[in-house]
Amino acid sequence: MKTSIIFAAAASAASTAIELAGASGTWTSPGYPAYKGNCHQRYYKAVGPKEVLVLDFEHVDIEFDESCTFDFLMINGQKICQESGSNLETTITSTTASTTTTPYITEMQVVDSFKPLCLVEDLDALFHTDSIFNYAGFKINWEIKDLCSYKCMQADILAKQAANC
Ligand SMILES: [Ca+2]
Repeated sequence: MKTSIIFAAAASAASTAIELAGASGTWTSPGYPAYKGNCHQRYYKAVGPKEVLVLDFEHVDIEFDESCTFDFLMINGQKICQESGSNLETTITSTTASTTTTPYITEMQVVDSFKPLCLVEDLDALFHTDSIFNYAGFKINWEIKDLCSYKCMQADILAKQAANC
C-alpha cells in the first residue's frame, strides 16, 4: 500500500510543469522575492509558427557561480545565474577612469547587461536550487509578439520570418 502511494506522488511531481498562460504576463520564481532550497520547477510555453516569445528580465538574483552549478534558471538549455546589474560596479569603475560618468549612461549600461531574450521555439525552462544559500529569484515580463512584424536582427528570428512570413 505504501509503495503505491509513493509511486503516485513521484508521478505527479514529474508532471507539474507550469504553463505560462495567455499572451503576456509576469513570470516569477517560486516564492519570489525569496526562493527556497531544493526547488526543481519546470515551465513551458508553446510558441506558434508566426510568434516570437520576448522575455524581459526585470530582476534576476540567483546564487552565482561561474558555471551556474548550484542554483540556476535554464531556458532552452541556456543556464542563467547572477544578479541583474551586477556588472554595474566594474562598468562604472572603467568609465570613471577614462572620462566622466552621467546617471543616464549608467542606467543604459545596466539595462544593456541583461538584454531581453527572444525565443522562436517553445519555451522549456527549469528553475533549480540546491539546499543552501537562497536569494530573491527572478521576475521576467513576457509577451508573445507577432513574428512577421517583429523587428530584430537575431539570426534565428530572421530565419523563422523567412520561413513563415
Ligand atoms: Ca543555493
